[in-house]
Amino acid sequence: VVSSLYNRADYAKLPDNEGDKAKQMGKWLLEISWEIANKVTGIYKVIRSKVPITKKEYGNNFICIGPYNDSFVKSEVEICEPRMNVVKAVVNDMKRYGVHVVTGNWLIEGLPQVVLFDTGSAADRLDGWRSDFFEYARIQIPYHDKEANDAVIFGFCVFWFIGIFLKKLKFYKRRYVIAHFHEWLAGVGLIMARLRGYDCALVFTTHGTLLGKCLCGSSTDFYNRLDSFNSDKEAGDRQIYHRYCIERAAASCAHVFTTVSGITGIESEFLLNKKPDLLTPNGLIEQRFAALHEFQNLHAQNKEKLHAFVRGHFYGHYDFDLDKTLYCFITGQYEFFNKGVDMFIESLAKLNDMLKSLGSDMTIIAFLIFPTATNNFNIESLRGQSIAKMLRDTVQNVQSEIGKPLYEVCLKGCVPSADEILHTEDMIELKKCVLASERSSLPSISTHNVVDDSTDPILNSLRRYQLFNNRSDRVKVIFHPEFLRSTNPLLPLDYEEFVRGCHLGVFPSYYEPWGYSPAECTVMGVPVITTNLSGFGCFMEERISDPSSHGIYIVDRHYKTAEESCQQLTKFMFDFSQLTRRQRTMLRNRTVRLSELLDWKTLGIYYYKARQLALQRVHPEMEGEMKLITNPKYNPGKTLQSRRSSSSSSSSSSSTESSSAWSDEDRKMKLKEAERQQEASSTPIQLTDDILLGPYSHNEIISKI
Ligand code: G6P
Ligand code: 1S3
Repeated sequence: VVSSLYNRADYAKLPDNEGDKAKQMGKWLLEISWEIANKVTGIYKVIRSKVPITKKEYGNNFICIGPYNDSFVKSEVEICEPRMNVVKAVVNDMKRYGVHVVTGNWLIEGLPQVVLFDTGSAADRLDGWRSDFFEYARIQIPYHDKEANDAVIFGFCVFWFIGIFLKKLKFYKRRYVIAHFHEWLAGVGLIMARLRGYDCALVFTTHGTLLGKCLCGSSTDFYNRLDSFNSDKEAGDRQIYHRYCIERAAASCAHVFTTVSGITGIESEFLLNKKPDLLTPNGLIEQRFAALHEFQNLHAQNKEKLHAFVRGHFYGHYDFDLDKTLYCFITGQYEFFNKGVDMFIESLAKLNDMLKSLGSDMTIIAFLIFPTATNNFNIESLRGQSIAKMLRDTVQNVQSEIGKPLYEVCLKGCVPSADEILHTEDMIELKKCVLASERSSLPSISTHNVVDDSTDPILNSLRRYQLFNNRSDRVKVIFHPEFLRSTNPLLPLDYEEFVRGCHLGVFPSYYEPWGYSPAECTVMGVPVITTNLSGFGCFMEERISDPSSHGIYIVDRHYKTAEESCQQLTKFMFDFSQLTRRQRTMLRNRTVRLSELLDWKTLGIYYYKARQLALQRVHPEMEGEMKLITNPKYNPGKTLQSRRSSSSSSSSSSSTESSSAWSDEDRKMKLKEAERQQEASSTPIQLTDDILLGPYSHNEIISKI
């Protein structure tokens, strides 16, 4: 079913003591991003979910570096001293110069160490750093761009940190430091480290180019015009020239440049003038349940919670059968065109027409979850939930009151009439509830009062296509302009529970470097619609022979016209609505089976290779050694220990870090031994072009674009 185009075996087999080996070899990994313990976009998810496998490889020599964001730190970080002495020394040095640096453990799976810079505390250095940056990189950062100025402060803090860190490590005979930077906001540190010739392997990963996002949001036919854009001019026209320069310089200064998908690789080649050395697709942590059907039970349980919300929201108009109701949803950053919300709404309107004309008894409820400014929940939505609750409570009271007498009468061999058990007071209460649930307005298309109601693109599009939740509509819509929380009074579910309760995720993105939402649906066993312009869609198309039979429907937004793509999306949704319950259940089983493909245990190898390649480029002498790391027969830790025990001069220092202090002689002998073992090994890993380009053949993708 799944074509084996990828090579994951070696990475999946990494032993648990790999972190000890990293320490013995003096290997360090600094992962630098604006989204360390600071959620802004999907990059947070990438780094967070990748931690367990990275930690396995680097142990305590893995440090996450990010900005200090008070609200996230309060809930996500346990503040404490750094575990490694060298990190503590660097942080103390910086603190002496007045920089507020917070260190601790990020409270996520893998418990990585974090070093967080409070950019505000170094703001007085901004002028100096801006001119240093101009002097070295010739990139001028304007005063008015706060985000870019933050990027400079953060970048210089990181650059400073790495500088002292490398100096402190000088006392160790072996040191191999890799600094992996994500996205342009972290780019300044990388650029400075390279321009100042730091002895550090630099990796840069872009999760989508600044210009690509802007151009897609404002122009059509982006992919067919890629080779005709004048990037400098386009960036200048959009007043992002300085940001674009940081991004472009980071990509070219890095020893290894990577991006998340083939399609973004092509975009980078044209817009950043740099072809990625490798593709590093995003993974997830696969959830394994004791029993395979457990995820199906979770679907049923969470669907009940959605039913409860729907009963309240559609009060007075609740004349459809929940057993014949399907829930679909779209979510993401609020980028109306890039995320394909325009096409989704148009297709919903078409689907509504189709179902109505066929006299279908199915109801599709579409949730659109995109955060935007609101003045809180609207009264009608709150009222609906309270009416439903009132009715539920009244019915429960009546039930408990009539239950006992009914039982007693039946025990005596009589079957009472309704009048005998239902008292007039109960009838009055019930009638009052029913009267209260009458309404003259239609069920709201939004749960909140949107601040820019008259210009909001989703609301306007729903109005244009007359999706107003009329009784006759078979497609009902609910715009929820806020991300979900379990403390939400209307829809008290967290995101995962919500996704599990739904039947179908719909993500017809036009610009989507990867797309975590469809990937998350897949691992939860929820079928999805995606496109061949999203990294995820292309990835699935390449790896699975028949994606739709596994619940992955891929809309062609590349070669078809917008109208044709919209028709295709409508057809996918229509066909899905015609499946029987049994077919839907079976489809979910097939979807969830794809989880392994998206697990970091499978995809982590590409990050591994990126780091390995960067190290080789900076330390060509390491090549033999690096290859042997993947050879299970080779165990540098064991070699080191046996040499140590036989050497009377070896240090017995108790410092955790000092174990990496190898002499030159140690090093030569080890390299020799490594070469010998490599010759003896039958299957050394070769970094061929094929592997370096990761899961895709670059030529193949080029020819597609
Ligand atoms: C899961 C549950 C079943 C339930 C079904 C509903 O498979 O294990 O008990 O009947 O979901 O599926 P549906 O697609 O109708 O929500
Ligand atoms: C980006 O976040 P976005 O929603 O701006 O990075 C994500 C993580 O790599 C990626 O999944 C997404 O497609 C990008 O667009």
